[in-house]
Amino acid sequence: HEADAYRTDLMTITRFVLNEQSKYPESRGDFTILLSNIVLGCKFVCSAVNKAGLAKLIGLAGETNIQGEEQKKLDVLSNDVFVKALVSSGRTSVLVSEEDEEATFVESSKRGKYCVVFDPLDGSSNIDCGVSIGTIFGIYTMTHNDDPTTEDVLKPGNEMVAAGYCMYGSSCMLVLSTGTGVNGFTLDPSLGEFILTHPDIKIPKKGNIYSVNEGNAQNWDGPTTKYVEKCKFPKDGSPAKSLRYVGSMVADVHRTLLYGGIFLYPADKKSPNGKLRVLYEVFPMSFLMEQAGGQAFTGKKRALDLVPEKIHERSPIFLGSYDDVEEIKALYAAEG
Ligand code: AHM
Ligand code: MG
Repeated sequence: HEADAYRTDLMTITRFVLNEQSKYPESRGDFTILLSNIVLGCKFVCSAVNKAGLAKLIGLAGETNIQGEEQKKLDVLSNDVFVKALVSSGRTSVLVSEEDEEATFVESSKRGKYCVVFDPLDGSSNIDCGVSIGTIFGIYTMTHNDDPTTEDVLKPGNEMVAAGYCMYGSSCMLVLSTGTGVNGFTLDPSLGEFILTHPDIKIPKKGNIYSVNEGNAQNWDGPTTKYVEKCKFPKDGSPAKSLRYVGSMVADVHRTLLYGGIFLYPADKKSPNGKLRVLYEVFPMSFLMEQAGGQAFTGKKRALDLVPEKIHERSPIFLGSYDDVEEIKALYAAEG
């Protein structure tokens, strides 16, 4: 059937979000406008990442190339693009980026009701070898309408109104939740549009993959050590789990979301708060996991209940399939 060869009813991400927002009569399209600016940033980064080797975009920030032009490192470039797109959307007031030490407060004429926390190019140590990297983002609404402060983003993850990531991998995929489930969109490069390809993603209740940097094992605490030991040498007759670790959070979490299993970045003796940042790494990924039916735990509590005190704060994180996270929670509970 020739008609089957082509999908003619394309659900683009914009159409999808407009549909979702139309359920709220008070919605005036602000979120859709904000999201389309995030999407623009993702498309730019995708194209830059794909050309990285060719365009000699790789290099140290501030280095000059043969033409004497300043070269920007991909992560700096990505950050500039996102900040500019978000500010010019006219829908944001506070931006927190992994690349910028201080929060950005949008000038009053361009302010809007949203605050965006993001890591423009996570896993950038993987750029030079062509491994998947990604952008991670979370969206809050302003608490007050007066002058924006960091208080507008120092809020628990359960107050986010949306979260997502874009993975620059073998294909470019944007995974998004606005609090009513998780949906995945794949960039059709010929159309320049993200098309809904993974509707209503649910993480398997239990998985057979664990994902952690085992090189840190000598510094782990008891529960993490016991958990990983159990993955490798299960005593209850269940099969051992497979280990998969890219070292790029977006890729590791994306696989966990689709195939199930658990991703761990625990505390260790050297980094008592782990490595990953609460606002723009831990929260958005925890939000997506919960929305897909999984769990996210810090070793002490539900990750989304953390209340960050600083914008670049870190936290240990265990996230993934419901049953797998349940096991690590039991080990921490037993520890007391
Ligand atoms: P980055 O923000 O400096 O790129 O670091 C974050 C990355 C994550 O993508 C990944 O999960 C983690 O660092 C890997 O860390 P490690 O190399 O310690 O295993
Ligand atoms: Mg990062």
